[in-house]
Amino acid sequence: MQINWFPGHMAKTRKLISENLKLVDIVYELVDARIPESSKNPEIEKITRNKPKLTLLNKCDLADDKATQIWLSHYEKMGRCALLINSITGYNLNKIPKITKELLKEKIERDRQRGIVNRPIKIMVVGIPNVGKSSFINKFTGGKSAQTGDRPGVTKGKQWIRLKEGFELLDTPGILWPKFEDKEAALRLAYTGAIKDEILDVVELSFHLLEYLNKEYKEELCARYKIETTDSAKGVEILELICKKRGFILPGAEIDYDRGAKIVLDEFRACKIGKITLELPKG
Ligand SMILES: Nc1nc2c(ncn2[C@@H]2O[C@H](COP(=O)(O)OP(=O)(O)OP(=O)(O)O)[C@@H](O)[C@H]2O)c(=O)[nH]1
Ligand SMILES: [Mg+2]
Repeated sequence: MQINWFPGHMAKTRKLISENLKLVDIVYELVDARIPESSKNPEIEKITRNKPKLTLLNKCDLADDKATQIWLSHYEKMGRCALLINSITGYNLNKIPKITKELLKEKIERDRQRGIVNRPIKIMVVGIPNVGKSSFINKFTGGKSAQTGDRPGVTKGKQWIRLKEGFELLDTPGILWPKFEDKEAALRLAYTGAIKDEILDVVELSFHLLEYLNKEYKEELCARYKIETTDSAKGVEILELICKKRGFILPGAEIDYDRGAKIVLDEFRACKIGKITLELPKG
């Protein structure tokens, strides 16, 4: 799904989400475990303000387990509640109800004192495009999702999906705009396929990715493409080695960088190079 986040559209989305937020008790914020920071909406804190929030690090199957542990400690240090999940297999989704009740403990207690018991806990899912919102809702609700087609923000005609243990989930997730201003974040989003309109051409994108991989995941990179690189190798040099190894040569002995770049990005996205995280907490 393609969304062009022109300013008017962003303002509308912001408003819709704020309206929906009034109806819910808690927000599940989905981020990509490979880029927990870059896949956050830049205004998420402002938008969700005082709402209890659970950060779900989705696609944990694609991320580097060691880096993921660093992220989890980071969230813990910041006093944030975060959980690793895989929305395809359903990994860890069973832990969500208990964590949700824990986060809403005080509210539930306050309600109890006022004689309100078993009031449903209302939940809304938000996240940038392609982060896995639909997959999550589908798996979490056991396929009870009312596939109405996603719209940014969430609009009229809202539907609630009733779940076990007194939970109700808004069936349409709030689609938030990604970070565009931050160049590095935009690159990482593009590597993962979250930005479909390439902000750079594929070849240039692959250069940046290859330099990162050569720095942080050299072993995996070299093993995958059966190449040997120097620490200071430039993206273009690495891509050239890959193209030669794979025989991506055009008539006239010219290197087919386009084909090589496409393969590298495809294989990265398909996790064929390895479980890779693209950023660590800052500071
Ligand atoms: N490996 C892996 N892939 C996932 C996971 N969750 C979702 N995906 C894949 O990620 C892609 C995007 O998932 P969607 O559920 O469509 O994401 P979305 O956030 O609803 O995307 P939009 O509707 O475009 O905003 C799909 O190809 C999913 O199969 C996960 O936990 N692991
Ligand atoms: Mg979707």
